[in-house]
Formats: sequence, C-alpha cells, structure tokens
Amino acid sequence: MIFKAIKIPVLLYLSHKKYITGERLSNYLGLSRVAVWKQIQKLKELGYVISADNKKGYRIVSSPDILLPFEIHGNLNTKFIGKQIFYYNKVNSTNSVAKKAIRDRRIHLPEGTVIIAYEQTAGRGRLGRTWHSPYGGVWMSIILFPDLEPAYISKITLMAAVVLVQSLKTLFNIPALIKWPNDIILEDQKLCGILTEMSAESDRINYVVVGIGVNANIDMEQFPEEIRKQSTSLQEILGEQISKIRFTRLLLENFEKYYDLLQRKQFMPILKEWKLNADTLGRNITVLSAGQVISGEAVDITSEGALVIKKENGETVSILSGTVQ
Ligand code: BTX
Repeated sequence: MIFKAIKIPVLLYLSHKKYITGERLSNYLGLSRVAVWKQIQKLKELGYVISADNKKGYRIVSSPDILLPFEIHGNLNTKFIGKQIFYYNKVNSTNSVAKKAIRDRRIHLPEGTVIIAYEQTAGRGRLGRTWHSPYGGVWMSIILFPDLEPAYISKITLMAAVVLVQSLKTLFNIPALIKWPNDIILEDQKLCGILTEMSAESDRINYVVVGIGVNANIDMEQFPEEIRKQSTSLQEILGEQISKIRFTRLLLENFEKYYDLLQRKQFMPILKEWKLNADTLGRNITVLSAGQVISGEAVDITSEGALVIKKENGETVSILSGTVQ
C-alpha cells in the first residue's frame, strides 16, 4: 500500500511546556490508552524526547527536525500548497510516489499536495540520472493541476528555481545562483535540484509533479566520492544545521506566491527574477540537448523559458531543454 504515511495526531496535543495526561489524550483522540502509549513510542523512535510522569502524563522535552505534516502546518501561511502533506521515512523517489498516487486515484489529491521523505533510496535526476538523497536533506514533490498549456512546463521549472533562490536568500542570506535550467549552485557547486515531470495531452496539462531536492543538513561524507567535489550542502556552507521545518514552510509559501503569478499567466516578473539570479547568462557554455552539442555564449532566456545561445558564427539558437556541461 503506497499511502502508509506516518500519522501522529498525538503530536497535536503534546506541548513543550505542559503535561497532558494519557487519559485526556485517549479521550481527545478516541484511542485506547495502549494505542496512545504506542503513538508515544513511535514519536520516541523518531527522535522526540518525551518525559512521562505517572500522574501528570506526557510532555515533549525536545523535537527532532523532521518534516512531519503537523510540524510544517504549525505556522504555514498558504491557501493550498502543502495543505495536505504525506510524510514517509523512506521511499524510492517522492516524484514516483506522487505520480503513482495520481494514477492510482485511490486517494483525494488536492492541488498543492506535498510528498516528503526523510530518505530516498532511488532519488531521480533528469534523463535517468541518480539524485543522492540521504537523511538530512529536504526531498519533496509538489503535485499541481495547472490550467495551462503543456508549453508551460519549462516555465514551471524556472519558477521553482526562483522560489529556491529566494528562500535561500531570505532565510540564510546565501547568494545562490541558478544554472539553467534546474540547478541551484553556490560557487559552481550544486546545492539543490529540481525535477519537473508532467502528463499532458496536446493542449492541456493533466498533472505536474515538481520534485525539489535540497542538500540541507548533509555532511559531505554522506555523498559518494564522485559527486562530493561538484556539490555542497547548507550545513557545509553555514557550518551548522538548519531548521528544515522553517525552510520547508518558507519554500511552500514562496512556491504558492510564484505559482499564483504563473497561473495568471504573469511569467515576466518570474523571468526577471530568474535573470537577476542567473549564473548561466553571459557565460561561454556548452549545452547537450537532444543528442546535439551546442557551444557559444548564453545571451538570454526567452519568454517561453528557452535558453538563447549565440554561436561563434553569430547564429543564435534557442534551447528549451538540455544540460549545461
Ligand atoms: P540533474 O539530472 O540535473 O542532476 C543529477 C546529477 O547531479 C547527478 O548525475 C549527479 O552528478 C549530481 N547529483 C546527484 N545527487 C546530488 C546531490 N544530492 N547534490 C548535488 N548533486 C547531485 C537534478 O537532476 C534534479 C534533482 C531532483 C531531486 C528531487 S528530490 C525530490 C524529488 N524526487 C526525486 O526522485 N527527484 C526529486
């Protein structure tokens, strides 16, 4: 069963300050005392430190930084993005889980539903590449049902990149840049990746899954040798661990703000932000696109989200998807 998400309603009633008796908890939750005790054990396994007193009941002493729906919802200021969150300890890929859930139609998935995992065993990048996703990162997928034409898919990826750089700047003052089309880098090292997947008919999108991977609290030793040099993490940049919960909340809020613009077909403000934070523009680059190698200066991004390259012979070409070498 795919939607075996952890649900820990007991968290709603536990607080850092006050004790709550087991009896009250079982009344509130409509669970037996044994079931409440089991939920407490589950929380402890997740890293919550909970003190238990025979008379006073239970109280949270400290919480781990786990992206449980209850934790994110605490202060989340969105209308629909992240209103429904499914959290998993371990999945193959949150994008795959999201796509399977949409196709299975066994569960109601309102627009903005988010799938989050503590760890991915088969995280995916573009073109079948692997995305290493050990614990400590933010690995999530946002499900969208946009009323837009399929050509908007590139714009959604560019939008997600803007959301990421904005969130990194606001919370950590990190001057991360966007490497076309979907990498967020700092000093040439990859910090985040975006994988946008969709199902569409000729004139309309059925669904879009925006997969976002952020190397948050990751010790670089957790990565295989071959990608260590070309990647980085927030922990490495800042020299300390971040609150993944706060970061994820802000990310979801910014995502809704920019997605609102896109749905109203206002791509220009997004494109402007993209260009302001672009690492690619003005550089001499080589792009691999549909089996072709194209070299030249990256001069612009079109209103369709395509990268414009001026080749040495003066000819310009626009590329909608590809990989900058
Ligand atoms: P990409 O194809 O642009 O980048 C993949 C390449 O990046 C890999 O070939 C490898 O060289 C390098 N790489 C792999 N893992 C990491 C990492 N953790 N940090 C830095 N570099 C790495 C990028 O694809 C899109 C990644 C999206 C990941 C999210 S996580 C949630 C969602 N679920 C899922 O399976 N994918 C997305």
